[in-house]
Amino acid sequence: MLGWFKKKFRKQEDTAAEKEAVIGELRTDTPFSEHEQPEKEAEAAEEQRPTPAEEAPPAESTEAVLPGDVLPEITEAERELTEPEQTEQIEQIEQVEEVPSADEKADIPIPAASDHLKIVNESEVQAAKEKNKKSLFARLTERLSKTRESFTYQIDALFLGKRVIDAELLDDLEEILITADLGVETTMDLIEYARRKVKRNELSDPDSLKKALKKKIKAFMTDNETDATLVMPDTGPFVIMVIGVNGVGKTTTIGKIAHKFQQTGNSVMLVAGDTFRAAAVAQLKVWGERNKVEVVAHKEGADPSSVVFDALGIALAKKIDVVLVDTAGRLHTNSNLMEELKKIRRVMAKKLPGAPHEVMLVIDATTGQNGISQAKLFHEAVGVTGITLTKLDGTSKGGIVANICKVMKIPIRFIGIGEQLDDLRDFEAEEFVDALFHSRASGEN
Ligand SMILES: Nc1nc2c(ncn2[C@@H]2O[C@H](COP(=O)(O)OP(=O)(O)OP(=O)(O)O)[C@@H](O)[C@H]2O)c(=O)[nH]1
Ligand SMILES: [Mg+2]
Repeated sequence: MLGWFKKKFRKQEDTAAEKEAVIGELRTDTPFSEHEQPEKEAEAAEEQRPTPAEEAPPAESTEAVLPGDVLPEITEAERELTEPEQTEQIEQIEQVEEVPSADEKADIPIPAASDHLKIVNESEVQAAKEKNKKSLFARLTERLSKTRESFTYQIDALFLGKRVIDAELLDDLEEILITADLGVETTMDLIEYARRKVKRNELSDPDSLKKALKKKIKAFMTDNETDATLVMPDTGPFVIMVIGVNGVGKTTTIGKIAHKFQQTGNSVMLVAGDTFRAAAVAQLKVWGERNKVEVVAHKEGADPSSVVFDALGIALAKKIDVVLVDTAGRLHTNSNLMEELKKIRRVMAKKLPGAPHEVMLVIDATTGQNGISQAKLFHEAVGVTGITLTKLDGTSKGGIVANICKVMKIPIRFIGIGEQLDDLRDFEAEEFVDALFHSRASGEN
């Protein structure tokens, strides 16, 4: 274990000059003045530090504290077992491997041939998949309940007992659509569409209007739906840089995405590019522990580009499949943040051509239209390639999804519908609209 650390340590020293060259070259006039001081102090401390060979092993912590010295965390899996733990594990293995006696064997039911057939029966597998899909859909509709209450149920109430579609009904409908945050442009398009249909006598009653509305919203979203599939490079790590204003759910989303990739058999590394708050690093580490993945971090106040540079080096050496980079999220009106993100991007591309393969903007759905202006600003500055919309479970303004699809030409990759590890869903426009229009009364769409 110690040998591995030393090897890693030397590797970091070898690349220090290379890193300084890249970061120094990319250093802009002022953006990091507030952070350069701690960096310099750290560098001075680094010069006075004993070489790794001379240095006594740290008493307790294995945490990396100096820029350039990224000592990966010892993961739970890598940790050497204590003696009692070893004994316990051996006992557990022995219990499992205990051979049953002849009498016990007689009690063990022998599976019939038909049981085996059952397992491979394709229609049953299909049925199980359908059931799973249905339960996932039920969960989505349940999590979207706030939007459904303010949107679908309001529309239901509006149409209740009405037999004709008149100007007053369309005015009320317009208000509901705006309130659900579908946006002025999308709402106007929908109302205009309804008006035309009424004029042409194509809509006879409010129920047919509701159906037409759903069809049109679906069309808006699917027509503008850009390919939401993330394409991983043939070789080298797939680097996702996660950006967004503070509190939108970047770090949480990273934890959830890590889980998703792990479930599909990919190795994952998290990078603490938010060096402005110690709590940010700690929060990422919690997600790292939860997923049992390595988290690369420098000390608070370090240059985020330096962390990212080192992390990519480690990811390349360890042949990590997916690297998720967390970034700071101060207000988007703060131009320094944009400069910093641009710099991180450039450093990534220098270290690993083609990286970042995805610049994922996280938007908090509860912020409504403000999310659209954030998306525009971030896109102008850094170039966004995918969007994750979080907190759809906590908002009545889920119509923002339709608005983003229509206004932004950037694919929505995921939607966040809760705070747990598996509360991140792949975004599918059709399923989303179905869930949104799922009626409480009839249970139908
Ligand atoms: N209900 C709900 N809460 C969420 C979701 N995603 C994130 N959150 C919560 O939002 C809060 C902020 O999330 P963070 O991941 O810390 O946000 P951040 O963008 O990293 O914040 P900064 O690091 O301060 O910029 C946390 O309490 C999360 O649990 C979601 O999909 N649904
Ligand atoms: Mg964060």
